[in-house]
Amino acid sequence: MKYIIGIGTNIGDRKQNISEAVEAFDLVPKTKVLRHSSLYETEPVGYAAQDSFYNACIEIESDLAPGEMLGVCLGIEAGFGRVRTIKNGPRILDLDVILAENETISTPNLTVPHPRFHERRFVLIPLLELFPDGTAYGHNLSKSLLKIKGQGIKTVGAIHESPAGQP
Ligand code: PH2
Ligand code: MG
Ligand code: MG
Repeated sequence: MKYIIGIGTNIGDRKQNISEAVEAFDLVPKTKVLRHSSLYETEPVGYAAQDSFYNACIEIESDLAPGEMLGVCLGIEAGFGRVRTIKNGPRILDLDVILAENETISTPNLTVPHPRFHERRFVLIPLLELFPDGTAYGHNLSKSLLKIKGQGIKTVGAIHESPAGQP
């Protein structure tokens, strides 16, 4: 099954956190990263008194079930030493299951599609890069984007820089 995972960080070396998180998904059994967006620097949403975030989205192919994929996300976050404090507050790494192709999930621990993804420019803009026709697994991204006010976002380059001299 294909999944969209949203990645966010606003503590430490934000670019390195995202690049290492993407590499971590490639090491998960029965799972591979198909595509990733660029990196975006984004204004904090929901709790303003914190540093700006770096955000990105990836599309992965995996034989794991959604509940298992949530476990993978929490495990990778824990590996980065994430400690949960304030809701929507600063975090070294946040990995959210945003969409699962042809699936909706509603359990106490996991809701997919992510219940707030359509209100967040930091998810929709990277997603639009992966789905330039404006539709991700049947979800209309452009329509949601038009309703959002504020939430500054700018591109800050690619997730993985090619070493000098290599393509
Ligand atoms: N994540 C949140 C709350 N607010 N704001 C930005 N810009 N980026 C995030 O990843 C983010 C947020 C909760 O997970
Ligand atoms: Mg989140
Ligand atoms: Mg999360």
